[in-house]
Formats: sequence, C-alpha cells, structure tokens
Amino acid sequence: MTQPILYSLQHCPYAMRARMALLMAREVVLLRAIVTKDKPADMLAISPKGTVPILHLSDGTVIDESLDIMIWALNRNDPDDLLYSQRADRYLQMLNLINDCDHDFRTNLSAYKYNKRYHLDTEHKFRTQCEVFIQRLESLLEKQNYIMGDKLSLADLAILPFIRQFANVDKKWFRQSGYPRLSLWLAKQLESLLFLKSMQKYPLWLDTHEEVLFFWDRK
Ligand SMILES: N[C@@H](CCC(=O)N[C@@H](CS)C(=O)NCC(=O)O)C(=O)O
Repeated sequence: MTQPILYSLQHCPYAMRARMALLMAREVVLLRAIVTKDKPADMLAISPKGTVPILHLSDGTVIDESLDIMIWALNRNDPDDLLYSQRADRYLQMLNLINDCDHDFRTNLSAYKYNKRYHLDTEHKFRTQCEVFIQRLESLLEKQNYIMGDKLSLADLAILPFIRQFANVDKKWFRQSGYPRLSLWLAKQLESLLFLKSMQKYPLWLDTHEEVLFFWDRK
C-alpha cells in the first residue's frame, strides 16, 4: 500500500502538531518538506488554499487542516489514548480548549508577535490578552501534569507549538512571569523525544524529489 503523503513546513506550528500526532499514531507517511515562497504545484493542485500541513491519502482523500490530520491519525491508532476514547466529555473539553487556542489566543498571539517585532506600544495590551488563555492553562497545570489530566492528550500536542511561540516572543519576560507550571510543562515537552523527532530537518522535496519515510522508529 502506498503511504500517505504529508506536505510539511518545518517551523510551522500547525505542521508541528500534525507531525507529532502522526508519530504518536505510529503512522508511516512520506514527508515532503516545503517552503511557503515556493509551493510545489502538486500540493496546490490537491489543496488550492495553499496552507500546510496537508495529508494526501492513497485513496485520493485530502486532509488540509492540521487538527483534522491529528484526529484522522489518532482515530486509526491511538496506543496512548490521546483522544480519551472512553470519555466523550473529555474529548469535547479538549476540542473546546483547542478551538480557543486556535482562534482567540492565536489572534492575540499574532498581534503580540507583530507588536513586539515592530516595537509598538500596544505590545503589552496583546500580551495581556494572550494571558487570559495562558492563565487558564496554568490553573489546569496546578492540578495535574498535563493539560487534560495526568497523561498526555491531543490537547497538549495541539496547543504546544503555540505556547512555544508565545514563550519565544519575549523569553526573558516569560521566564520571569508568574507561570511556573506552564513553563515546566513547556520545557518538558520541548525536550521530549517526540518533539525532537517531529522537528527533524529534511531537504526540500522540490530540490531532491526524494521520498522520505517519516515515522516513529522507537520500540
Ligand atoms: N488552519 C490551518 C492553518 C495552516 C497554516 O496557516 N499554515 C501556514 C504556515 S504556519 C501556511 O501554510 N501559510 C501559507 C502561506 O504562508 O502561504 C491548519 O490548521 O492546518
């Protein structure tokens, strides 16, 4: 059987979370590394909106939203029960939290990043708006080691790349901010084998046209 093809951008937070879920699902995919300034025609042909990640299945199905890729992979195989398969209530809570991350938090995060970069005086306003979501995570992590409980879940993987971005906007401020539990959670996730593997760099597919198998090769 032909493996699904994943169009991926190394530092894109959406692609990062899709790659982590594919690894956790032990899915084997052919990874095609791209850059946004030179998108492959094959990629635009299957998904004209032109965002990554995209997963192209061998039956022709195209999944071009990162959360859908994560859920597709974990629905096929979820050995660590990241989806809380026996807990519909937990699953819905996760989706709500991820939705808040992907909309309100991400909008404020983009504004915070932009304002910081161009030294605009509204930087603090947007950082404070981001902190509503940050404080919510901190409160959850005061009670447990992961966002949904005492084990890793879809929510941790989906949210991680955006908290990483938030922390990186102003590392000094984040280190001194009152979010010790979130800082610990972030540090732990960033040094995990899963994250390191998901961030492995590959040559651009348009340069090599080589098929790269991407999968979790640990026992
Ligand atoms: N909602 C999409 C967002 C994906 C997205 O915006 N990806 C960015 C890269 S981080 C992208 O491909 N942008 C297209 C461009 O910059 O041309 C998802 O979750 O997959």
